[in-house]
Amino acid sequence: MKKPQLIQFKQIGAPTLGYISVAEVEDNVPFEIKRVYWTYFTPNHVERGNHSHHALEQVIISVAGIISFEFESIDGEVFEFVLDEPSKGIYVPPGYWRRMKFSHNAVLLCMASELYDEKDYIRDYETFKKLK
Ligand code: T46
Repeated sequence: MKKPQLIQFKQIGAPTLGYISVAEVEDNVPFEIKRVYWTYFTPNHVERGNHSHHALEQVIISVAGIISFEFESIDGEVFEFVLDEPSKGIYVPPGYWRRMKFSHNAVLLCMASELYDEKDYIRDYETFKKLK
């Protein structure tokens, strides 16, 4: 089973110029991107996520602010990440329960392998654990 992993994007530029980082299929995005979405203005007491996906693959970037992530496999293996700079991302394979906390200024950008389909979500934790 594939595991969530940190992606370090190249930072092209210099402190005096500013930077650009690039997410590109066949380079650092391991799927064809079918959908892009972003979340913002999440109050910092709110936990988002609390679901898993059957098939969706994602690359997630915090383009502003700080976002902490916890991913849990069906077997209970836990992966934690903090995205605190725009040059970092996470590859998220299918099959991981996720929990996310945000600084209020955080903007989460997600590149996704599939169109939106609520049937791809598992939103009940007990149902998720029973998939084992
Ligand atoms: C994920 C994390 C990182 C749509 O109508 N279309 C869409 O493409 C998406 C992503 C969501 N929605 C609707 C479904 C819900 O009524 O937007 C509402 C909020 O979605 P959700 O509660 O799933 O939001 P998050 O922030 O918990 O999760 C989202 C993604 O859904 C999910 O795939 O991994 O961002």
